[in-house]
Amino acid sequence: MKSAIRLLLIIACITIVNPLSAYVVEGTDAIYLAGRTDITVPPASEPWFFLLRHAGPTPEEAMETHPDFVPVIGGSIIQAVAPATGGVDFYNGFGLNYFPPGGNGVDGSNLWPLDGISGYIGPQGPLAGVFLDDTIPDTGPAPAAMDFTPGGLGTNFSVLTPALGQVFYIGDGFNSVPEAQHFIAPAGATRLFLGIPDGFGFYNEPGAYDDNDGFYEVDLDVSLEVTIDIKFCSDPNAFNCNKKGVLPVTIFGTADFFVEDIDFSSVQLCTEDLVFCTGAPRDWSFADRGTPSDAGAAQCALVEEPAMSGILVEMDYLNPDTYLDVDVAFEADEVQDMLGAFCSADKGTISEPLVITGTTMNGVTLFSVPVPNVGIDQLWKANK
Ligand SMILES: [Ca+2]
Ligand SMILES: [Ca+2]
Ligand SMILES: [Ca+2]
Ligand SMILES: [Ca+2]
Repeated sequence: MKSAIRLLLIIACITIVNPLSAYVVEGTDAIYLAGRTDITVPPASEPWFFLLRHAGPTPEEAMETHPDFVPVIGGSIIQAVAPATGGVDFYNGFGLNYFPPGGNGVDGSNLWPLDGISGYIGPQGPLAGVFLDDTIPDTGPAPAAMDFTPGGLGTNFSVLTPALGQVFYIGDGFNSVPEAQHFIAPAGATRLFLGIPDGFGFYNEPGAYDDNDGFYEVDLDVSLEVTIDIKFCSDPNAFNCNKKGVLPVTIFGTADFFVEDIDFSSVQLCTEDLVFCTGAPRDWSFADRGTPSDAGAAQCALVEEPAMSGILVEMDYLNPDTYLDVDVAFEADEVQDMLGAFCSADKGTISEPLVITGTTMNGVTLFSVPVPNVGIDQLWKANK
């Protein structure tokens, strides 16, 4: 029976795949229109000086388009699932000279900033990104341009940490290893816009989008590491394999990560290898119970209770930081099934580290990293 349950749990776990999203970036998706809901693009037949246009009609008569965004959380890791594909022709005529997502050459583009969005220095016409918060980037000064030429950062980095408003090179999203490059969202970021840096000769004022045809396409995964504490304010995390009830796990919120945004139907407690998992939590409750560094604490705050002649009473919080945390309650019998051999081992046995998986409502994958620590992510067997 137990093995049948574990088989069912394996099947349940196979269904936790990271939500992948394919994004199409048109040649007209101007990175300098990222978040610019205040800007209306005029008809292609009219001149425009916000983003420079050709003096006369182009064969394409393409109108500049506002780029799409990917929802992100400050501190989240964005990476391509596979190398970006497609091609964009930046010149008069359709499909005559497609550049790949990596753009053209190792340098040759140096664009000026526009309002709150930075300049760009690097290969010509690559797939590019810019992180923004929820505000319109309509005021400067913009942050400094990042330099993706060989004399600067180049394009072969492993990890990139742009600031809000800084245009950055994505290219095909892979370095020469080849490994998926990690783009880390800065604090405060809520959106990653994907677009194209263009200009006449790829220099100076942004523009010249009105002859761009073609598109790039990329699958992106966005993931955020979260801090957890099984049985907040308990160390060790005693667990009785014979008891019904629930096992509470606290997930800490931060200035960037709002625990109310979690899709609780997607949350599971799993073995470190993600092979065995519980189902979704039975229930959850929000409270500012502490701060991430409180994970592993043995007890909560002790407060004198005057009505009880100054006796110290343990509270249900430790160091509140104004950011809501959430306690998710997993069914104890599902935890027992997940743990397998642990529940037939001796009292005092320590389990392997357990991890949380899940997603937010807008598709950011959440994960915790094994510590391991019997006050944080391991269980201590309390029964014989
Ligand atoms: Ca062009
Ligand atoms: Ca063209
Ligand atoms: Ca604990
Ligand atoms: Ca908190």
